[in-house]
Amino acid sequence: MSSEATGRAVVTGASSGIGAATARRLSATGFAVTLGARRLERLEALAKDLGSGTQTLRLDVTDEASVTAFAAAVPSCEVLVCNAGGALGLEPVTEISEDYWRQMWEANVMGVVRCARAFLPQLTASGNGRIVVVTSVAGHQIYINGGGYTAAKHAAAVVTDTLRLELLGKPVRVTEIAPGMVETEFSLVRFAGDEERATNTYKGMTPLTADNVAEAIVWAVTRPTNVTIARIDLFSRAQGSARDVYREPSS
Ligand code: 8X3
Repeated sequence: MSSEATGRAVVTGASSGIGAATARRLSATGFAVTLGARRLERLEALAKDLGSGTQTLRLDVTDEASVTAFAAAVPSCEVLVCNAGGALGLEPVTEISEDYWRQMWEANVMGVVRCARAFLPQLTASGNGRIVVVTSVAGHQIYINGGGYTAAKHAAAVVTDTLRLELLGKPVRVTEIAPGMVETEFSLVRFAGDEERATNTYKGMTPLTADNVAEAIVWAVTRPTNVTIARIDLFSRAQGSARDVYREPSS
């Protein structure tokens, strides 16, 4: 019944943050790993630290042709970690950048849909497929000025739940991982490279690390084959909800 850490795991958005940490842990656990991201040079640097079966491929999940070519280059896949995504901007619904909202929808929602569709043949053929979708607390809760990201992550969570239902009867289990605040490039990307704003996001509190999330992902995909971990919500000790964060007063 045990779900061995064997076979190939594919990680999207593997060039940094949760994706890179997950690739490291999957490789250390015994999986051969395929890394996909737009920044190929970063993947190649990471691959040097991983096992000999590591594969690096350029991937843009917002581009259907890129996802199709990526999946065609990976003949077998037991575990698919849909991690690529992110937030752009923080503004009221009535003041949004439509371009940002479209990009968030493409990456966080359509990216998951495209990757799940493209890898379903390999996952099914493996006899023990696992799909992990990295969403966010923003997939279940809302916050002021976060509408574009929270709407996209809510959609990603719904797509994940729907996939789990639609794949009943197939040897593919579906897990959602919903972290709160994690110190990665997330805020730097959200604020278009504004380091001060990005740093202030975590001021006075200790967020999760990417490796905290990676550990949960690896645990979920190594459960016995009769067990589906449907969803894991992760917060740092300082966070209680998408809106409630305890910050130490500055000295
Ligand atoms: C990131 C968490 O709270 O910044 O997915 O939206 S949050």
